[in-house]
Amino acid sequence: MTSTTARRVLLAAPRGYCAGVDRAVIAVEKALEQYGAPIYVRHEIVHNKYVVQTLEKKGAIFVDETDEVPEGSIVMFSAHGVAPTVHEEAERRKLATIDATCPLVTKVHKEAVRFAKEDYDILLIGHEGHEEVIGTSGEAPDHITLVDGPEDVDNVTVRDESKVVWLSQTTLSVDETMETVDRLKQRFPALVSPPSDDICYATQNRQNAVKLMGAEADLVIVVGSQNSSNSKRLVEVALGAGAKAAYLVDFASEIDEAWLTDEVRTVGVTSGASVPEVLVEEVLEWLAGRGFTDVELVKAAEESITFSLPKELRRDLRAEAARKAAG
Ligand code: 10G
Ligand code: SF4
Repeated sequence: MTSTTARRVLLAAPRGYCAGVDRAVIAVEKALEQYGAPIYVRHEIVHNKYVVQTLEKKGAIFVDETDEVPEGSIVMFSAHGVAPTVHEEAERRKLATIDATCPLVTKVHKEAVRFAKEDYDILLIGHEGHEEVIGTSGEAPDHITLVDGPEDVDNVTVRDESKVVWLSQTTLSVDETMETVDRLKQRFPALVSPPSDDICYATQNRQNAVKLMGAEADLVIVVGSQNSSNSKRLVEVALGAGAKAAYLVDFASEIDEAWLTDEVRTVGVTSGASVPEVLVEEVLEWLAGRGFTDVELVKAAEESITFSLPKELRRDLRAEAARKAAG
């Protein structure tokens, strides 16, 4: 018989909402208050089931494409970013747009535009079909080639080996991306690196926290949705860091009792950048109900970054405040 006091939870910090997600979710809420329901949102505003369901209840309508939005309506673009053709299509259909693209994704879009103008071949490391990759590729489709991980490197062809740059999706595994870059450099020694990290601070910090807890954890529970790239990466990073098992769950109710074998003494808990804290709290309650009441914080970084709301929304909120002030 083992003592229950030996059971503990390692809780990763930072975890959950990043600045870009916080801004995007607040933008939908503020838009609903300012303009009234419905507010159309192209693509899930962030890749989280609970967030999407909650905003739907408040009056957001999520669509795959802008052609599903009635003319004259308001459409918001998700935090993952969109290709310029999506802006053009919205303009053609006379839609009012609010762009909730994270500023750190916009930064990568601008890099793509600049390198394309200088006629570089751009090797974009990212996951095929992911919304962010589709948006970034759309900035310079004739110059960008997708590289989907280290195994994809041998398939890459370029026009001029002396003029090649790599960029990346913001939510990738840092270690796997460096492996991809090393292999690309072997093939293209003149490969140019992006001016600053494309994998964002939030992705890096969440992975670093999981690495700190991974070796000690018998089980890691990552809260996040199946279509959330950064959340999925946390499961892989946990396993890579030595965790004996790691699973992704949307809700505490998805945790399988069978994961908590007698050998499991230390459970790591973290959450992806699109995950509200309430979902982590429910997981901690679930664990506490099974003897895991001792919670230790494993801290990899402090985060204080915030982004202001999308400019179209700020403009209308300011005008509304001025109207109210004028009586
Ligand atoms: O991790 P991905 O890119 O799938 O998105 P997410 O919505 O789960 O998390 C927030 C990250 C973004 C909005 C992409 S920059
Ligand atoms: Fe922005 Fe990074 Fe969050 Fe994506 S994961 S929304 S790039 S802060």
